[in-house]
Amino acid sequence: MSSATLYKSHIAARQHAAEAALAAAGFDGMVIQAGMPFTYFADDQDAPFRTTPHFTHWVPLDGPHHLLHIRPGERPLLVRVRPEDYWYEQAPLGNPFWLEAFEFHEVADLGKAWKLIQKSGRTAYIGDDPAGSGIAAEQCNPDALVKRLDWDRAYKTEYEIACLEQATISGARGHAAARQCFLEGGSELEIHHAFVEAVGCTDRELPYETIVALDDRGAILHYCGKRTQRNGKVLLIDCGAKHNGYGSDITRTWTSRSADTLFQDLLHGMDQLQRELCEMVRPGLPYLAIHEAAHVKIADLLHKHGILKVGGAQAVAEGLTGPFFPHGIGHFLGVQVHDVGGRQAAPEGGVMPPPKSFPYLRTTRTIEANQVFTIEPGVYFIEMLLRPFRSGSQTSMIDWKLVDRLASHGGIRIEDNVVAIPGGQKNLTRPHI
Ligand SMILES: [Mn+2]
Repeated sequence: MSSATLYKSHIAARQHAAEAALAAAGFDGMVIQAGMPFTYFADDQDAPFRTTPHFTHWVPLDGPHHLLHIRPGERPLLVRVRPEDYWYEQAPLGNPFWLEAFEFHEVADLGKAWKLIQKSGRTAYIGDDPAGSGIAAEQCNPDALVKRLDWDRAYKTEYEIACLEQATISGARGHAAARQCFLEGGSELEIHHAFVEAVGCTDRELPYETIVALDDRGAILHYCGKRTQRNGKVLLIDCGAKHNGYGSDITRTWTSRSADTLFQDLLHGMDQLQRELCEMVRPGLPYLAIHEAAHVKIADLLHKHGILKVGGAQAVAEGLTGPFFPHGIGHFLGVQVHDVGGRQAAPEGGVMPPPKSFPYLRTTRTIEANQVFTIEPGVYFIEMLLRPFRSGSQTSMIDWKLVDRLASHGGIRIEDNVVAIPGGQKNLTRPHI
């Protein structure tokens, strides 16, 4: 099906969900704003612009200021703010596939845009400029409405899943080039360039800053350095691409011939257990169960290779997997890399916190069809987390000689994007990488 056809039903779904959310929250309409530019303090430079996710959920129109007015029973009104400008490009819109879903206007400034919004009844404002909206403060980003919009974001339409798949296809192209560059001895900076070159975008068009970590830097979970030294033994690369505002989030770990064979065996085992975890995704299963299974599988992997003296549930119960796998197994994916609502208890709100032992788990909901997640187990050698185990009662449960031998390899993470479908799942990443 074409983007236009899928998009038409996406907008119908948005309108339907918005009408229910507005009614439940007691509003007659809402204005969603694309966002305001952010200028750095004491500077004349703006931060790279990021569209408000609520706006992207409706339309992949770039740039700040634009207004979207949603009212029950009415075609959505989209006002594009396109100033006459010779400093920055204000490209003509052309005829994008999404245009006919809207009553569309183009104006030269934000004041004129607001004049086109005919508010009737109680109107909510969603965006980062409540003061500029002229709407009463209590109607700006009202919790009762925002929670429902966040809740709805978890259920992807066919259009959104197609966008996410396209984003993983672009991301996979980047990963293939990055791997090649690594195997030819490329530095972090060269591998980063190989990735963006193959995706065909600029850095600011990526869904998040690239993580390109050679060797020990793989043990820094959000490492953003770009060193120029070449010929690493391990590459941990966590990079995604965007399509119509939807981002992929993909991690791979590769080794060169100079990597320790024990580390290569661990990597092979991680790849296998990551596939098994992806295959657990199905409607009805609490997402937490995948996280718990990951800990058991990682314990068994570390035990099999002699790094832990015990495996399975016993090792997990003793807290021995914590230092090796100190992040959540994954998160919702959508217009935000860590998409909203992962811990939300119900449409109207409420939080389901993760268990105390897993404070970083971002998703505690029970899996439902059309939800899209990442599955990203990891094993790292992070001295800060291992240090408390070096002394004390549990020290004999870990083979420190092996830990110290592997520490310079950093870590392993393997991450795919997976959509839950009735009775199972579809892995959006593996077919392309
Ligand atoms: Mn991720």
